[in-house]
Amino acid sequence: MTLLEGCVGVEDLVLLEPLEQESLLKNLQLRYENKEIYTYIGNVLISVNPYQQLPIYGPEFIAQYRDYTFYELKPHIYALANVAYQSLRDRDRDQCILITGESGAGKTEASKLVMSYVAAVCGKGEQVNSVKEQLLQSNPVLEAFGNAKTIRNNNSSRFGKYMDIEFDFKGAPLGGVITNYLLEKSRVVKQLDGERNFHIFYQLLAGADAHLLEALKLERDTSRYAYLNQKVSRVDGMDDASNFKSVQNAMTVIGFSEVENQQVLEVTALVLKLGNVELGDESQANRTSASSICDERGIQEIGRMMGLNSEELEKALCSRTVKTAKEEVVTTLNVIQAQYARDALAKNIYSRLFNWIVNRINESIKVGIGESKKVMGVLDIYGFEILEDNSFEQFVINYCNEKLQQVFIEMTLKEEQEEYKREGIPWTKVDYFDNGIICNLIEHNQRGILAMLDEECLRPGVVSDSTFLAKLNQVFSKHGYYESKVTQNAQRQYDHSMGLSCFRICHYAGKVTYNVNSFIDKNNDLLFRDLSQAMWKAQHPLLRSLFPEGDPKQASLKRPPTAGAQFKSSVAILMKNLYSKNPNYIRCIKPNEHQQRGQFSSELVATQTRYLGLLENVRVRRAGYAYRQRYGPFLERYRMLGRNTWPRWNGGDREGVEKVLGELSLSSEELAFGETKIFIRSPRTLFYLEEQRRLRLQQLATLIQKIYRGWR
Ligand code: AD9
Ligand code: MG
Repeated sequence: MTLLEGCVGVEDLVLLEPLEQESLLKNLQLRYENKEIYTYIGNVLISVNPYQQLPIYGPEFIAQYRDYTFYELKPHIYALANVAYQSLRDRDRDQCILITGESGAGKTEASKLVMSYVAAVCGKGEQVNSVKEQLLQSNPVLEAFGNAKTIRNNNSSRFGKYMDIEFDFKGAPLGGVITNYLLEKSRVVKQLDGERNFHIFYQLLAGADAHLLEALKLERDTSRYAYLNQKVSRVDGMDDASNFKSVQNAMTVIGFSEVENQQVLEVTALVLKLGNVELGDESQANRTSASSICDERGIQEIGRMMGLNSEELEKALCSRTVKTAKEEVVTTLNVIQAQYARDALAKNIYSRLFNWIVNRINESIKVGIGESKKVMGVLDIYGFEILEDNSFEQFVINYCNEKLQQVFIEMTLKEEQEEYKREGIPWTKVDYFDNGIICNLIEHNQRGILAMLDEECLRPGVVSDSTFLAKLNQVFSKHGYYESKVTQNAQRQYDHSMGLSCFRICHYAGKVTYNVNSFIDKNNDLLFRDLSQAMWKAQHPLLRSLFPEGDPKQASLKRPPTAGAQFKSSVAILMKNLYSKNPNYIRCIKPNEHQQRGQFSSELVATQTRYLGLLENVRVRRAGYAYRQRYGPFLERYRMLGRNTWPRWNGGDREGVEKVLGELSLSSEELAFGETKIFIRSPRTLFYLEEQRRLRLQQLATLIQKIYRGWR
């Protein structure tokens, strides 16, 4: 099969005529309706979520894609994975696969397809297989603890993930490292209507046998748990009980011991049980009265499971110790404050457990120091978010996307220009929007929004979300990408369309209005010291290890970094990591809001193509050359098309290529001869070469048959 056969629309948007937003959408729609979910922009892959199992995956397809070059078969995620893997193995270039798109667009599925492709082609043997198994089995475990049903996606990842897969010099996998970003821990205690808590809670209740439930002091019925007490407890097509077995199995494969596994479940159960701790009579009109535990038996049970005196636990939940220079003052929390403390504790236990699990997996898959390695990074991270109400979480998520766009600009566009320069090929400059100024607005060390938020969090005196906003308004009153109700925007107009507690950032992907409510609190991310100290006193080894700062000896140590500062530094590490690798892009698109197969909402897709900057991407690609290849391999592939170069050629590679292409009388505009590579402007020319090669192979086969018959 070649690309020319059975082509629906154009398979590479570089070929689109005319090139505009509407034709781009029409092309994606036409292809989608014909179950062609993949389309290229040069080497960038666009993937539109099919919401159905298409018969285009599995060993048979893997076998096809591993034997062909990028443009020879239909666009496919395997083709992209193949290019990345081969370039890593044969050309020694570390790779990264950047998968972006909004919630439900198919990022996680794409990352798993890439991993399974690479696993299928990267070597054999008992040792290698066991590494592969561990790497692949990390997915169900992380999904159980980090994914949840949301309105937009029944299996939504509530954390960002970057995984480095490491290989030896022959291309066999050695292991890897997983980095996780910002788990949405608020979900532990509260979910929107129609959403669920993290899968593991439901899996545990549905899948544990009676004996295990008894040991964890749990009941099977999800409605017994306040943190799960939602109308949805099941998800269509998702079997929580059997998934529980798979997760248990996956943990064993990864190398969790039985004891570790049990302790993970105990801590998970503790979170559920904490949610049921009632702190005062909720029906009381005055919820600001002093808190106390209503269910003594319940708290005793939790205390026993934690290995902690229940009075101590109760004290930690219901009161707060404030240290002054001279004395310690203990105040009793009111019901609302105590509920806040309980929820903060549950969120902290769960998110720290999640981090612990990631670290534990890393320990199992870690590669020994000194083993030579090549690396393929796979990034599956939340896409740009514009919700009705945007808070701190959206702010940092969008900051991350702003940085990824910067990587995209710098690596794709600048690298493209630099390659032309290196190869001595004339290049017409394409103007593109450099979003450095927006990144700076957010991350500048002293004058960035994150720095100001930190400053406000650490400042003594009365600090609130509104003092923070006032500061931003003052500092950025003239910044072209910052707007608020009281600052003048670039057009020198006051903006009355947003609330007083909001500011707006003109991101590369569109304007987003953020409400500053809870920015200070979320950035501070502090747990009352009473709670961390209580947890550290617990005898439960895993629980205790999650709260090292509860050790009184550590109490005088300086404050942990804020959530914003932590996120910023992990994004910086990620960027450094990505810049050191060759990027491969997968742009995922969600075709409709209903998780339905066959439905294509042009409006929804149009918004996403804008966020993803697809049109600009095509323009840049068109301005340059769509395909390039070193002279040697190119000649090897196509020399059968030249009279002078077939069957033998004794000259240099470049001359050989010049001879072959000269005989085919291609337009000179289509070709450029660089220092080490041949550049071809449009994929159409490449398809033509491929087609000619196919015909030539047929001719040769017929000829050989004739000769053979003649001999007989
Ligand atoms: V989120 O940001 O984590 O909320 P993702 O990761 O972008 O989101 P995900 O990969 O989870 O989306 O895909 C959502 C659902 O779409 C999956 O659960 C599948 O049911 C469906 N999907 C996605 N890609 C494919 C595919 N290539 N083939 C079949 C798919 N179904
Ligand atoms: Mg996901």
